[in-house]
Amino acid sequence: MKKRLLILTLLFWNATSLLAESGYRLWMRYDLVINEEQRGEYINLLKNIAMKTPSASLRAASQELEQGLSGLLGRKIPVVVSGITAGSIVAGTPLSSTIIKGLKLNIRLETLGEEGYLLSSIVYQSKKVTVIAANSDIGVMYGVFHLLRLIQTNQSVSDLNITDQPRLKYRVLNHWDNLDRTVERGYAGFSLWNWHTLPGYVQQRYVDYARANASIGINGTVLTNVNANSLILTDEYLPKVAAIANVLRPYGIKVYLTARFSSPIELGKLKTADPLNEEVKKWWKDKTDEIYTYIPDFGGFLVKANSEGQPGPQSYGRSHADGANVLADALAPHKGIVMWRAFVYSNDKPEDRFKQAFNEFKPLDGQFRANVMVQVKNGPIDFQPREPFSPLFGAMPKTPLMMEFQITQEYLGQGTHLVYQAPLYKEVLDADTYTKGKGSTVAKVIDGSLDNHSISGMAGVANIGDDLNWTGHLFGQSNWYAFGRLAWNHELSSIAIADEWTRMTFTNDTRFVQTVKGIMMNSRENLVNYMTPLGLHHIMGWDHHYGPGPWIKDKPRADWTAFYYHKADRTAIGFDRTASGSNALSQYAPEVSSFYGDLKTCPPEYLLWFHRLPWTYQLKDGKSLWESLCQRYQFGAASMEGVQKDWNSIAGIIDQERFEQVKMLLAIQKEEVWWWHDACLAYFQSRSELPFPARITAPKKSLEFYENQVFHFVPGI
Ligand code: GCW
Repeated sequence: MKKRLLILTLLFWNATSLLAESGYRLWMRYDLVINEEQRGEYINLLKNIAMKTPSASLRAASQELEQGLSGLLGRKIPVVVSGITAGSIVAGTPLSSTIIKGLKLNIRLETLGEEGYLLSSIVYQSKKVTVIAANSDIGVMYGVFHLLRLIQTNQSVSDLNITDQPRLKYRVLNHWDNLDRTVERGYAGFSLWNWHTLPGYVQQRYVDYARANASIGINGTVLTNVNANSLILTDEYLPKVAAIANVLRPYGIKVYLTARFSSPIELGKLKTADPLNEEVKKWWKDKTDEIYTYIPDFGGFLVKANSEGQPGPQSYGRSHADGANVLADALAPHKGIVMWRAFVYSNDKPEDRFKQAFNEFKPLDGQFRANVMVQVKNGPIDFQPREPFSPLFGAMPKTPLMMEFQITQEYLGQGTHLVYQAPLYKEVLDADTYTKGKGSTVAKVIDGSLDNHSISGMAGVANIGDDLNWTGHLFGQSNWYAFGRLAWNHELSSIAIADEWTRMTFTNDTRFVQTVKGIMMNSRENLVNYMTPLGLHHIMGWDHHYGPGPWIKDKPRADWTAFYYHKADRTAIGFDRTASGSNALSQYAPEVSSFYGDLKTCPPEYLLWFHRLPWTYQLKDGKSLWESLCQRYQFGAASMEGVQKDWNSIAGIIDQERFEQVKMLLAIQKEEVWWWHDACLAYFQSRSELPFPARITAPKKSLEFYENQVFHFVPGI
């Protein structure tokens, strides 16, 4: 009998631990601090939580702190409403806590803005306590997550004197989620939003989503795809949206929706969606007022218009500004905003796709209402493994520009490649636009400091789905995490973010952390090498964008083919964007355009973005373009061996389940990496007709084989 009980217990333990180690807990694991000395310090300093919780946000914050600390310290850390002791954590705002009000911290608090906070170790009535103070309840929540992060990463909390506040006002996830729960370019299962069971059934998962976002400072989420369905604006769906908004609200997260520009016709039965038509204006105003009756703090609209078949103001001879402004006027009385995307290009225009968004939007600078932000993708084409920054950054000083990054890995190995994207994000943020002289970085454009804007923001196309571990690939979690951390503070370094994420997600074990950070930090450059070295871009598979497709040519839209971008023939390869070609470089400040335009200064990473060069062109290191291209593919593909070895070298340090998850995906990645290598080299050799240099692995199959591969049901379309 006893034995049976033991087996049952073991079975149960196994089952729950399996579930627990799926990756569901993200970076908010709160497992016991292993280092006893460190734990001892925490136990001494953090004995109880002295916190009043008059609001839902403060309640959520105190629960998080209680749950987090109790797990980390292996003992119940209670919330007490009165009676400060040595080791109390005093948390609140001057409004919620008389102690904090009396602490005379207020002057310092005032400088922290709406969402900032302060963590401070002080002596209060001769007792050593830890203070988490902020001006708003959500600021307290952010402070709570900061304290938990310090403990999760095993840092001392004995002498805290930290203040922090976000650099950007709007830190927003963009879900490309459809109402049928498919996710455009989503590789982590179906949409989180179960529209069918909403509003009645509110999953715990929505709460955990809110916690995760709040822990990294994300304060907004667009629930629906930019390829929008106007149904979301109907009274069938708005109560469902409201139910989600209710869950997210305590965590400081506002809900936004995508607005299909033709909704006045589709829903309002109007004959037109012309933004200057009075009936249309009224329709948007009434619709917006109605939305606010469901969601009093609704954030606003995100719009993709006149782009890739989406309706927009240009169908009525109106500009993007006219379109954005009609929505902005409807939202303004409610303090909502419009995020109007600049991702526009048309195959019918005989103009380099690179240049089109700039040509379209720059002349509109100054014509948008104050509550409009123009949302610009990081690069001029489309979330490629490496792009130069979009020339719009810095070119529209009168308009707040919002950054759009892609967290989901549409062009970065989709669901199967381990790619840490912080280095990509940072490369763009740190790029100097020179639009107001040296130091006019993209980061300063988007945080509003360069042109004195009071609103600012960053959007990330989410990689989250209903997979157990949220992001399909466990390391996809690091990109969600990094996006949030950088939206909060773009000055953080990629490696610092990788360090925290690894410690919180896996372990503080030094060997593990060092090894994983090494894998992460090299992953993006490896990917560029095995996919698109030397400035190649847009050479992925047709339509689904899965795998290589440099041969794609002769399709109905030239700008959706690979050939458009590399034009490789027997003599040369690359896109000439200098004055002798499309002159896209002229859209940048002179310093930038001459840097990239001059072959003497153009870094090899951007060569074929801007130049069309003979295969025999000699790079600075003495190699020919052809040799260098082959070697980079080789180097990129071969890197996987080391990655797998490194990962295997840390077996046994973390739980088997997550270890195996990553290991299996690395094996898939390895195959795909060689597929990229083989297919691209086979193709480019068919163009250059040059022999492979020494030590280059010849493609395993013929070019035809790669060209004829067919893939069924690739996710994310
Ligand atoms: O990257 C392209 C994608 C489309 C996407 C579009 C966009 C939502 O392939 O799937 O549509 O960009 O950003 O609007």
